[in-house]
Amino acid sequence: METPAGTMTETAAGTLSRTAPATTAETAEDGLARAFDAAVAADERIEPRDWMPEAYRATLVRQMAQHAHSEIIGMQPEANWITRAPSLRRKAILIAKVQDEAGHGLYLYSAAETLGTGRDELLDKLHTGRQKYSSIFNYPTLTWADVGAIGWLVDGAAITNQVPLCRCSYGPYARAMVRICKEESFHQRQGYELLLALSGGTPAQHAMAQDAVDRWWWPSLMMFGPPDDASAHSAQSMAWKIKRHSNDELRQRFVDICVPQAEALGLTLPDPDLRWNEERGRHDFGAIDWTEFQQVLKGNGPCNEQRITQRRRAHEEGAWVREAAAAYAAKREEVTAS
Ligand code: FAQ
Repeated sequence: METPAGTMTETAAGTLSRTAPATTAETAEDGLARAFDAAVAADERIEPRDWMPEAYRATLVRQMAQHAHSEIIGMQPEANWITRAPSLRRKAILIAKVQDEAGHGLYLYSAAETLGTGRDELLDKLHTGRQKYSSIFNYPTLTWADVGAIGWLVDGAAITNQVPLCRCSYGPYARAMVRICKEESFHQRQGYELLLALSGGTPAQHAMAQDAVDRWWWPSLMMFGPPDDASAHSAQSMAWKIKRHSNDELRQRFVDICVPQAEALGLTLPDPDLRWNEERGRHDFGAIDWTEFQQVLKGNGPCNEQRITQRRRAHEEGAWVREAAAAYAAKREEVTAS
């Protein structure tokens, strides 16, 4: 198949590789690298069987694993409120949302598997602290209003960060993100609607909603990662079109989206420095506490230990399910073969 980047050919291993017309002094690897660069420049998708630089593969595995881990650890803070949801309707919505997060984890672990990294290996790295998950899930859910604040702010930040990932250069990740973003959009709306109900309720309910927003606002801004000048991976990830925007660009976009929404909710964002900047056409906002962010990343957030202990326990308690599924698959294979 002819592509603007070169030609798709079958390699000895039976995999498809992009090749670019080689010059005389060029090695085969140089040609593949040139074809990869050309494909990225032309906004084509890189697929699992295409040649890719090892550093590109490693960056994708790192980001996708961290993303997948965040989805499944992120089930915990909200699951904390399932048994105490104030109505059957709210309980049904919350159960569906937490199940969706599990599904997002599955799509992402499956997408990471296309890069040759098994789910067991990634989970082991999570359980032994060798891979990260999002800082945001190390904060506690103290009241029912936190479920609303997570939906509005945490899912809102996730959407802002993840919609551009639907255009990520790696095909399986980009395609997984399309479905995830549709579901996150529902999550964000249910959180907003929950906070709207509380904000317009009794003075105690309004105060509960405001308190939740006060606690979740700054950690939500930290979700976008360190500032651009301290972001180790951004420049290379943007050159590879894994990331389409920098951490600070997306954070600014999120602040601009949230300000009118907070006004409509009748809630205040806890930042005295937040104001419209006519010249920039954006909102200015106060300094983020990056020391707190670094502490959470080091494992010293309010809930780091609790989250990882609970995750390990869930994994151990689920061992029999994995064994049963493997035994069933082996039996089916035997039946099909006979
Ligand atoms: N938390 O050089 P950068 C969700 C690490 S899903 C922890 O800027 P990069 C859905 C980073 O890994 C939320 N670590 O890194 C939901 C790197 O460390 P390393 C998760 C962080 O990759 C809602 C180091 O700092 N979303 O919420 C964080 O270019 C409700 C240097 O940083 C994704 O994962 C952080 N906040 O940019 C679920 C989206 N930020 O690996 C349940 C995909 C940075 O060198 C309930 N990921 N680090 O040891 C991304 O877009 C990027 O990976 C960034 C970080 C933007 C998170």
